[in-house]
Amino acid sequence: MAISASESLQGVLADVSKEITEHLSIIGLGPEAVDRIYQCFVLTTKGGNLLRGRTVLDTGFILNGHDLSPVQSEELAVLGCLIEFFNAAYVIWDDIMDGSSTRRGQPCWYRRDNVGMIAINDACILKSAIYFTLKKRFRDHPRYLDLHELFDEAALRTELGQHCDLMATAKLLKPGRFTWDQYEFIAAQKTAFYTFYLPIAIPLVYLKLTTAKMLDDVHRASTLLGLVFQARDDFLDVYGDPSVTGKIGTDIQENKCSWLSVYALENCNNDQKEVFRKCYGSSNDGDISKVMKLFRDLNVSEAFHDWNKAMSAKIDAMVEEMTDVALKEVLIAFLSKYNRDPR
Ligand code: DMA
Ligand code: MG
Ligand code: MG
Ligand code: MG
Repeated sequence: MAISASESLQGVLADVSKEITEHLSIIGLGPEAVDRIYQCFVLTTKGGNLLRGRTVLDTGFILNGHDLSPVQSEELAVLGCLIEFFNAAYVIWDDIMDGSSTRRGQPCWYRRDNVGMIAINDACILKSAIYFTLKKRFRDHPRYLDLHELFDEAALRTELGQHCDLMATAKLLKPGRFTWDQYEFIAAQKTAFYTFYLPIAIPLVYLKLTTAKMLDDVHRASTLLGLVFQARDDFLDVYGDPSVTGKIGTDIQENKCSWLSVYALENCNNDQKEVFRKCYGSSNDGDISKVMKLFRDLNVSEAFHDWNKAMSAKIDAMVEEMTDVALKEVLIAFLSKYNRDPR
Protein backbone atom coordinates (compact mmCIF):
# COMPACT_ATOMS: atom_id res chain seq x y z
CA MET A 1 0.00 0.00 0.00
CA ALA A 2 1.36 3.44 -0.95
CA ILE A 3 2.09 5.70 2.00
CA SER A 4 0.35 9.08 2.18
CA ALA A 5 2.11 12.48 2.16
CA SER A 6 1.28 12.83 5.88
CA GLU A 7 2.82 9.47 6.73
CA SER A 8 5.97 10.15 4.75
CA LEU A 9 6.21 13.59 6.36
CA GLN A 10 5.79 12.08 9.82
CA GLY A 11 8.63 9.64 9.07
CA VAL A 12 10.89 12.47 7.91
CA LEU A 13 9.91 14.56 10.95
CA ALA A 14 11.10 11.73 13.21
CA ASP A 15 14.35 11.36 11.20
CA VAL A 16 15.13 15.08 11.24
CA SER A 17 14.33 15.30 14.96
CA LYS A 18 16.74 12.38 15.58
CA GLU A 19 19.43 14.04 13.49
CA ILE A 20 19.14 17.23 15.55
CA THR A 21 19.21 15.44 18.89
CA GLU A 22 22.24 13.40 17.78
CA HIS A 23 23.99 16.70 17.13
CA LEU A 24 23.01 17.87 20.62
CA SER A 25 24.58 14.72 22.08
CA ILE A 26 27.77 15.40 20.16
CA ILE A 27 27.84 18.93 21.61
CA GLY A 28 27.73 17.21 25.03
CA LEU A 29 24.11 17.46 26.12
CA GLY A 30 23.26 14.72 28.63
CA PRO A 31 20.95 11.84 27.65
CA GLU A 32 17.97 13.03 29.77
CA ALA A 33 18.10 16.46 28.14
CA VAL A 34 18.48 14.97 24.67
CA ASP A 35 15.53 12.66 25.26
CA ARG A 36 13.41 15.51 26.59
CA ILE A 37 14.11 17.67 23.53
CA TYR A 38 13.34 14.74 21.20
CA GLN A 39 10.00 14.26 22.98
CA CYS A 40 9.29 17.98 22.67
CA PHE A 41 9.89 17.85 18.90
CA VAL A 42 7.67 14.79 18.47
CA LEU A 43 4.83 15.99 20.70
CA THR A 44 4.65 19.60 19.52
CA THR A 45 4.51 18.66 15.84
CA LYS A 46 1.85 15.99 16.43
CA GLY A 47 -1.93 16.21 16.15
CA GLY A 48 -2.28 18.87 13.44
CA ASN A 49 -2.93 18.04 9.81
CA LEU A 50 0.58 19.05 8.64
CA LEU A 51 -1.00 21.41 6.10
CA ARG A 52 2.13 23.48 5.60
CA GLY A 53 4.54 20.57 5.34
CA ARG A 54 2.29 18.66 2.93
CA THR A 55 1.92 21.77 0.80
CA VAL A 56 5.69 21.96 0.29
CA LEU A 57 5.70 18.40 -1.06
CA ASP A 58 2.52 18.71 -3.13
CA THR A 59 3.59 22.06 -4.58
CA GLY A 60 7.03 20.72 -5.51
CA PHE A 61 5.41 17.73 -7.22
CA ILE A 62 3.11 19.94 -9.31
CA LEU A 63 5.77 22.53 -10.16
CA ASN A 64 8.25 19.88 -11.24
CA GLY A 65 5.85 18.52 -13.86
CA HIS A 66 4.19 15.90 -11.61
CA ASP A 67 7.43 14.14 -11.03
CA LEU A 68 10.04 14.20 -8.28
CA SER A 69 13.22 12.16 -7.97
CA PRO A 70 13.65 10.28 -4.66
CA VAL A 71 16.21 12.88 -3.57
CA GLN A 72 13.89 15.77 -4.41
CA SER A 73 11.02 14.11 -2.54
CA GLU A 74 13.19 13.56 0.51
CA GLU A 75 14.58 17.10 0.46
CA LEU A 76 11.17 18.72 -0.03
CA ALA A 77 9.82 16.61 2.83
CA VAL A 78 12.69 17.90 5.00
CA LEU A 79 11.85 21.50 4.05
CA GLY A 80 8.19 20.75 4.86
CA CYS A 81 9.27 19.51 8.29
CA LEU A 82 11.12 22.75 8.87
CA ILE A 83 7.90 24.73 8.35
CA GLU A 84 6.23 22.37 10.82
CA PHE A 85 9.01 23.18 13.35
CA PHE A 86 8.40 26.84 12.63
CA ASN A 87 4.67 26.43 13.25
CA ALA A 88 5.26 24.41 16.43
CA ALA A 89 7.57 27.11 17.82
CA TYR A 90 5.22 30.01 17.09
CA VAL A 91 2.21 28.10 18.38
CA ILE A 92 4.01 27.37 21.68
CA TRP A 93 4.78 31.07 22.12
CA ASP A 94 1.29 32.04 20.95
CA ASP A 95 -0.46 29.81 23.48
CA ILE A 96 1.56 31.28 26.33
CA MET A 97 0.94 34.85 25.19
CA ASP A 98 -2.78 34.21 24.59
CA GLY A 99 -3.26 32.40 27.92
CA SER A 100 -4.69 29.39 26.07
CA SER A 101 -5.34 26.06 27.74
CA THR A 102 -5.71 23.49 24.96
CA ARG A 103 -4.32 22.91 21.48
CA ARG A 104 -5.24 20.07 19.11
CA GLY A 105 -7.36 18.58 21.89
CA GLN A 106 -4.45 18.36 24.36
CA PRO A 107 -3.15 20.73 27.02
CA CYS A 108 -0.99 23.42 25.41
CA TRP A 109 2.71 22.55 25.58
CA TYR A 110 3.42 25.04 28.39
CA ARG A 111 0.54 23.53 30.38
CA ARG A 112 1.88 19.97 30.28
CA ASP A 113 3.36 18.32 33.36
CA ASN A 114 6.99 19.26 33.87
CA VAL A 115 7.02 21.83 31.06
CA GLY A 116 5.78 25.25 32.22
CA MET A 117 8.00 28.13 31.16
CA ILE A 118 10.71 25.78 29.79
CA ALA A 119 8.31 25.88 26.84
CA ILE A 120 9.68 29.30 25.88
CA ASN A 121 13.16 27.86 25.44
CA ASP A 122 11.78 24.70 23.79
CA ALA A 123 10.29 26.92 21.10
CA CYS A 124 13.64 28.68 20.69
CA ILE A 125 15.28 25.27 20.12
CA LEU A 126 12.62 24.32 17.57
CA LYS A 127 13.38 27.53 15.69
CA SER A 128 17.16 26.97 15.88
CA ALA A 129 16.62 23.44 14.58
CA ILE A 130 15.40 24.96 11.31
CA TYR A 131 18.76 26.61 10.68
CA PHE A 132 20.77 23.63 11.89
CA THR A 133 18.96 21.36 9.44
CA LEU A 134 19.12 23.87 6.59
CA LYS A 135 22.89 24.02 7.03
CA LYS A 136 23.33 20.28 7.41
CA ARG A 137 21.18 19.31 4.46
CA PHE A 138 21.23 22.29 2.06
CA ARG A 139 24.52 24.11 2.51
CA ASP A 140 25.66 23.04 -0.96
CA HIS A 141 22.32 23.72 -2.61
CA PRO A 142 22.64 26.67 -5.04
CA ARG A 143 19.68 28.38 -3.33
CA TYR A 144 20.81 27.81 0.26
CA LEU A 145 20.98 31.52 1.01
CA ASP A 146 17.52 32.17 -0.49
CA LEU A 147 16.01 29.34 1.58
CA HIS A 148 17.66 30.75 4.69
CA GLU A 149 16.39 34.24 3.93
CA LEU A 150 12.84 32.97 3.36
CA PHE A 151 12.71 31.52 6.87
CA ASP A 152 14.25 34.74 8.25
CA GLU A 153 11.64 36.83 6.49
CA ALA A 154 8.82 34.56 7.65
CA ALA A 155 10.06 34.86 11.24
CA LEU A 156 10.14 38.64 11.10
CA ARG A 157 6.70 38.89 9.47
CA THR A 158 5.12 36.49 11.99
CA GLU A 159 6.69 38.35 14.89
CA LEU A 160 5.47 41.72 13.59
CA GLY A 161 1.95 40.35 13.18
CA GLN A 162 2.07 38.92 16.69
CA HIS A 163 3.41 42.23 17.96
CA CYS A 164 0.40 44.16 16.63
CA ASP A 165 -1.98 41.41 17.81
CA LEU A 166 -0.46 41.63 21.29
CA MET A 167 -0.56 45.40 21.39
CA ALA A 168 -4.34 45.01 21.41
CA THR A 169 -4.10 42.42 24.21
CA ALA A 170 -1.94 44.80 26.23
CA LYS A 171 -4.58 47.50 25.57
CA LEU A 172 -1.99 49.59 23.76
CA LEU A 173 -4.20 49.48 20.69
CA LYS A 174 -7.33 51.46 21.49
CA PRO A 175 -10.73 50.20 20.23
CA GLY A 176 -10.71 53.14 17.78
CA ARG A 177 -7.73 51.46 16.09
CA PHE A 178 -9.61 48.16 15.57
CA THR A 179 -10.02 48.90 11.86
CA TRP A 180 -10.16 46.65 8.79
CA ASP A 181 -6.77 47.98 7.68
CA GLN A 182 -5.25 47.04 11.01
CA TYR A 183 -6.97 43.66 10.91
CA GLU A 184 -5.74 42.91 7.40
CA PHE A 185 -2.21 43.88 8.35
CA ILE A 186 -2.21 41.54 11.37
CA ALA A 187 -3.61 38.61 9.35
CA ALA A 188 -1.18 39.18 6.48
CA GLN A 189 1.82 39.15 8.81
CA LYS A 190 1.01 36.70 11.59
CA THR A 191 -0.79 34.14 9.43
CA ALA A 192 -0.61 34.57 5.66
CA PHE A 193 3.14 34.77 5.29
CA TYR A 194 4.17 31.56 7.02
CA THR A 195 0.99 29.57 6.41
CA PHE A 196 0.41 30.33 2.73
CA TYR A 197 3.36 32.16 1.17
CA LEU A 198 6.20 30.16 2.75
CA PRO A 199 4.99 26.63 1.84
CA ILE A 200 4.63 27.65 -1.82
CA ALA A 201 7.70 29.90 -2.07
CA ILE A 202 10.00 27.24 -0.56
CA PRO A 203 9.52 24.63 -3.33
CA LEU A 204 9.67 27.41 -5.96
CA VAL A 205 13.06 28.45 -4.60
CA TYR A 206 14.28 24.89 -4.04
CA LEU A 207 13.44 23.93 -7.64
CA LYS A 208 15.02 27.17 -8.93
CA LEU A 209 11.80 28.22 -10.62
CA THR A 210 11.27 31.66 -9.11
CA THR A 211 10.53 34.73 -11.14
CA ALA A 212 9.62 38.07 -9.59
CA LYS A 213 6.12 37.82 -11.11
CA MET A 214 5.56 34.34 -9.77
CA LEU A 215 6.57 35.32 -6.24
CA ASP A 216 4.40 38.38 -6.53
CA ASP A 217 1.40 36.33 -7.64
CA VAL A 218 1.95 33.85 -4.81
CA HIS A 219 2.26 36.68 -2.31
CA ARG A 220 -0.97 38.32 -3.46
CA ALA A 221 -2.90 35.04 -3.39
CA SER A 222 -1.42 34.10 -0.01
CA THR A 223 -2.42 37.39 1.55
CA LEU A 224 -6.05 36.87 0.55
CA LEU A 225 -6.08 33.24 1.69
CA GLY A 226 -4.42 34.19 4.97
CA LEU A 227 -7.01 36.86 5.65
CA VAL A 228 -9.89 34.44 5.14
CA PHE A 229 -8.14 31.72 7.12
CA GLN A 230 -7.52 34.04 10.09
CA ALA A 231 -11.08 35.37 9.98
CA ARG A 232 -12.41 31.79 10.13
CA ASP A 233 -10.04 31.09 13.02
CA ASP A 234 -11.41 34.19 14.81
CA PHE A 235 -15.00 33.09 14.19
CA LEU A 236 -14.27 29.63 15.58
CA ASP A 237 -12.57 31.13 18.62
CA VAL A 238 -16.00 32.37 19.75
CA TYR A 239 -18.48 30.07 18.02
CA GLY A 240 -16.47 26.89 17.35
CA ASP A 241 -16.94 23.61 19.19
CA PRO A 242 -13.72 22.93 21.16
CA SER A 243 -14.19 19.19 20.63
CA VAL A 244 -13.79 19.91 16.90
CA THR A 245 -11.30 22.80 16.90
CA GLY A 246 -9.22 21.23 19.69
CA LYS A 247 -8.84 24.61 21.41
CA ILE A 248 -10.81 26.81 23.77
CA GLY A 249 -11.07 30.41 22.59
CA THR A 250 -9.61 33.34 24.50
CA ASP A 251 -10.02 36.20 22.01
CA ILE A 252 -12.73 38.10 23.96
CA GLN A 253 -10.84 37.90 27.25
CA GLU A 254 -7.56 38.79 25.54
CA ASN A 255 -8.98 41.90 23.84
CA LYS A 256 -8.00 40.61 20.38
CA CYS A 257 -8.36 42.75 17.30
CA SER A 258 -10.34 39.91 15.69
CA TRP A 259 -12.72 39.84 12.73
CA LEU A 260 -15.69 39.80 15.13
CA SER A 261 -14.47 42.73 17.22
CA VAL A 262 -13.69 44.91 14.21
CA TYR A 263 -17.10 44.17 12.70
CA ALA A 264 -18.88 44.86 16.00
CA LEU A 265 -17.11 48.18 16.50
CA GLU A 266 -17.83 49.27 12.95
CA ASN A 267 -21.53 48.55 13.34
CA CYS A 268 -22.48 49.51 16.88
CA ASN A 269 -24.21 52.64 18.19
CA ASN A 270 -22.79 54.75 21.00
CA ASP A 271 -24.46 52.75 23.81
CA GLN A 272 -23.21 49.49 22.36
CA LYS A 273 -19.74 50.99 21.97
CA GLU A 274 -19.80 51.75 25.68
CA VAL A 275 -20.67 48.09 26.44
CA PHE A 276 -17.79 47.02 24.20
CA ARG A 277 -15.39 49.43 25.89
CA LYS A 278 -16.39 48.19 29.37
CA CYS A 279 -16.66 44.45 28.74
CA TYR A 280 -14.39 43.44 25.85
CA GLY A 281 -11.00 42.32 27.11
CA SER A 282 -12.37 41.20 30.50
CA SER A 283 -12.19 37.67 31.95
CA ASN A 284 -15.30 38.19 34.04
CA ASP A 285 -18.09 35.78 32.98
CA GLY A 286 -20.73 38.53 33.18
CA ASP A 287 -18.68 40.80 30.91
CA ILE A 288 -18.08 37.97 28.43
CA SER A 289 -21.84 37.29 28.32
CA LYS A 290 -22.47 40.98 27.60
CA VAL A 291 -20.00 40.85 24.69
CA MET A 292 -21.72 37.70 23.38
CA LYS A 293 -25.08 39.46 23.62
CA LEU A 294 -23.65 42.47 21.81
CA PHE A 295 -22.40 40.16 19.03
CA ARG A 296 -25.88 38.60 18.88
CA ASP A 297 -27.66 41.96 18.76
CA LEU A 298 -25.37 43.02 15.91
CA ASN A 299 -25.86 39.72 14.02
CA VAL A 300 -22.09 39.32 13.87
CA SER A 301 -22.33 35.61 13.15
CA GLU A 302 -24.61 36.12 10.13
CA ALA A 303 -22.42 38.96 8.89
CA PHE A 304 -19.40 36.70 9.11
CA HIS A 305 -21.10 33.96 7.08
CA ASP A 306 -22.02 36.48 4.38
CA TRP A 307 -18.49 37.86 4.28
CA ASN A 308 -17.02 34.35 4.22
CA LYS A 309 -19.22 33.41 1.30
CA ALA A 310 -18.27 36.55 -0.63
CA MET A 311 -14.59 35.94 0.09
CA SER A 312 -14.81 32.30 -1.03
CA ALA A 313 -16.19 33.57 -4.35
CA LYS A 314 -13.37 36.12 -4.53
CA ILE A 315 -10.80 33.37 -3.95
CA ASP A 316 -12.38 31.18 -6.65
CA ALA A 317 -12.30 34.12 -9.09
CA MET A 318 -8.67 34.84 -8.25
CA VAL A 319 -7.68 31.22 -8.86
CA GLU A 320 -9.69 31.15 -12.07
CA GLU A 321 -7.90 34.23 -13.39
CA MET A 322 -4.43 32.89 -12.63
CA THR A 323 -2.50 32.79 -15.92
CA ASP A 324 0.25 30.43 -14.76
CA VAL A 325 -1.24 26.94 -15.15
CA ALA A 326 1.06 25.26 -12.62
CA LEU A 327 0.48 27.94 -10.00
CA LYS A 328 -3.24 27.63 -10.52
CA GLU A 329 -3.02 23.90 -9.88
CA VAL A 330 -0.89 24.55 -6.78
CA LEU A 331 -3.57 26.85 -5.35
CA ILE A 332 -6.38 24.42 -6.14
CA ALA A 333 -4.45 21.64 -4.38
CA PHE A 334 -3.84 23.93 -1.41
CA LEU A 335 -7.49 24.98 -1.13
CA SER A 336 -8.61 21.36 -1.12
CA LYS A 337 -6.51 20.81 2.03
CA TYR A 338 -7.46 23.62 4.31
CA ASN A 339 -11.05 23.06 5.30
CA ARG A 340 -10.24 22.48 8.91
CA ASP A 341 -8.20 24.57 11.33
CA PRO A 342 -4.66 23.30 10.92
CA ARG A 343 -2.77 25.06 13.71
C1 DMA B 1 -1.86 32.76 16.00
O1 DMA B 1 -3.06 33.45 15.86
C2 DMA B 1 -0.74 33.13 15.19
C3 DMA B 1 0.41 32.41 15.21
C4 DMA B 1 1.58 33.00 14.57
C5 DMA B 1 0.60 31.08 15.84
P1 DMA B 1 -4.14 32.94 16.92
O2 DMA B 1 -3.70 33.23 18.30
O3 DMA B 1 -5.49 33.44 16.52
O4 DMA B 1 -4.09 31.36 16.66
P2 DMA B 1 -4.85 30.30 17.55
O5 DMA B 1 -6.31 30.64 17.48
O6 DMA B 1 -4.55 28.99 16.87
O7 DMA B 1 -4.30 30.39 18.92
MG1 MG C 1 -3.68 31.98 20.00
MG1 MG D 1 -2.51 34.72 19.12
MG1 MG E 1 -7.26 32.34 17.03
